[in-house]
Amino acid sequence: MTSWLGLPQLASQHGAQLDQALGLVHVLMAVLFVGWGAFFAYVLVRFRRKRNPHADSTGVTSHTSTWLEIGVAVAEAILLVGLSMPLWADRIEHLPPPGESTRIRVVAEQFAWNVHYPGPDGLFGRTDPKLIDAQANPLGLDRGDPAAKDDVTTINQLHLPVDRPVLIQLTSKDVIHSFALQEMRIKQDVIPGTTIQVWFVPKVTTEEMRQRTGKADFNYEISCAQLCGLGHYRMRGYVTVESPEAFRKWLADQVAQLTESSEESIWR
Ligand SMILES: [Cu+2]
Repeated sequence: MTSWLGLPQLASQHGAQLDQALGLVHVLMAVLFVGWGAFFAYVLVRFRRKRNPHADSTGVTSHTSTWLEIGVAVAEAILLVGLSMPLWADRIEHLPPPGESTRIRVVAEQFAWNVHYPGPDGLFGRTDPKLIDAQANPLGLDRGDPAAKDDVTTINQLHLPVDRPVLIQLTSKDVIHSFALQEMRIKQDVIPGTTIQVWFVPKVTTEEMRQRTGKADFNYEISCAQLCGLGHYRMRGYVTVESPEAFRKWLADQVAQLTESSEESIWR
């Protein structure tokens, strides 16, 4: 229904509702644009100087325009109170239970997305700004913390299982960024010093989307939607939406790599 808007492909559960609201707002704005334009043209002709040589201090006595304005205000109120506000309330008041979600922390920085998975134990390990090393440990994760031992971190790579709610905690190390997943209809400013949660349910795997779009190299992208500095243009990440089995395998492989590298460090 909203294909005429030229939106990106849709891949999340809540997205259709959002697109519908966006479509309705566009329709109302188009009606207003044409309506007020026509009204302006009418007024130019109706009150032209030739027909009204002298200014009339009484003005218009008909109340048609008042009723028109009330009608427009009511339509806008319906869109706002009846559609947009419930939609937004549903987003922020009914977060999925953490136990039934894929939980991830994403820490933005100039100019990358640092991704932090809690690992098999489901607990995010302690982080400390003092431990931050731009190359080796951009999240400042304390591997000495038992909860951190199995934590998986990536840079610009987000893996998500399909059909399961994803709960992401967003924060930033430096300036304001904006976490945008176009196909998931997710866009959230990322503010330093604050953690903001976003959630969505991915419904289409990367593979399915490749078939749907006919593009064999299609990838979901994380883009930064706030101009955040000179390297803003390259602040791009990739999202792989996959089957639960493929996701579990990917996570297990990452955890296995962790133990390998810690064994290596013993021998060093
Ligand atoms: Cu940015």
